[in-house]
Amino acid sequence: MAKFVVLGFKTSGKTCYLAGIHHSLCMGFNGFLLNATDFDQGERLEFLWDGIRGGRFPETTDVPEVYNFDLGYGGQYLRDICWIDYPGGIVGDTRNQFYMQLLDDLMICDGLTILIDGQHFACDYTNEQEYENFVRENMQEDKEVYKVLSKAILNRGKNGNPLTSAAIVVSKCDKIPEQVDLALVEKIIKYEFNNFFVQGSKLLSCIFFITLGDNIDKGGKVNPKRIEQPIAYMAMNAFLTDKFKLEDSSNPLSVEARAEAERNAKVAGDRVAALISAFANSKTMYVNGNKVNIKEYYHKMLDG
Ligand SMILES: Nc1nc2c(ncn2[C@@H]2O[C@H](COP(=O)(O)OP(=O)(O)OP(=O)(O)O)[C@@H](O)[C@H]2O)c(=O)[nH]1
Ligand SMILES: [Mg+2]
Repeated sequence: MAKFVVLGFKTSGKTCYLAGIHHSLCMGFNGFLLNATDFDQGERLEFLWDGIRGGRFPETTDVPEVYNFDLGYGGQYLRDICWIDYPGGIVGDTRNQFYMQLLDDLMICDGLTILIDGQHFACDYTNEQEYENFVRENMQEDKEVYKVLSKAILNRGKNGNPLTSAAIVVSKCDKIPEQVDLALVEKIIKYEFNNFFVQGSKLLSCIFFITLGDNIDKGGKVNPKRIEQPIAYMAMNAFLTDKFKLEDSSNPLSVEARAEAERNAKVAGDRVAALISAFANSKTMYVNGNKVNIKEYYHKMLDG
């Protein structure tokens, strides 16, 4: 099972995103399908979504919650995934009772998703520099995630199991003023989260912009956009990671881990080809700090 940790500062939108992606994909969304393997969890997420649709938002999360899903596309099953929704309050708080659990999960997860609150990009400005300064100031709280991430990244590297896949997701992107060029937003994120974009970083990184609906926090209607992309990207990377694990002779795998990686490697071509349809031809990502076309990259990796 591919294990994804979803991190972000308090109120960045993690739980709403989880409820939104569950509801949309369980109803079928741009060809993608999702099923909560635990019936009660599925019901709970539907209950949360019904609330959001009616303007009643989830309480702040205070205990890490682990959800298991099956992900599919068209008529095809693709992969089982485990999505961990953490309380945003943990990330910078080493004394929190769940801090060590978060660190442990970060040590073994197959992919990391960081949510950045789109609210930080909502501001009036007279010139680009003013906008950039204002947003950078706002984003300092998002960077609290580095406190626990730095430990996990370094410990993983030391143990020969480096983090290889990260999705940086701007939530609530409905709040970004229309006139702001998303290339500027991307530039600011690359600056503040530079560890994920520096040359030679040995990471697959990608920036996504999602929304559950324009101003849903102020009575707007739900209308999710691009929510399937981060999960499709994380699943593609999980297939690639299995391939890398099998090729890396310096990283001995347990019997079970090898068997699972071999099973996934056999179907990777077919399944990544399905997942890749979530993306526009122009969508880009970063491979070891270099900007590349997302479709070209995965096609090349699978052919090679
Ligand atoms: N405009 C807008 N508001 C959103 C969107 N998604 C979430 N929100 C707002 O963001 C608030 C916080 O969302 P949550 O999902 O509870 O945030 P969280 O990251 O889980 O917070 P913690 O559990 O405290 O870590 C919600 O109560 C909504 O008001 C969105 O797509 N657009
Ligand atoms: Mg939450």
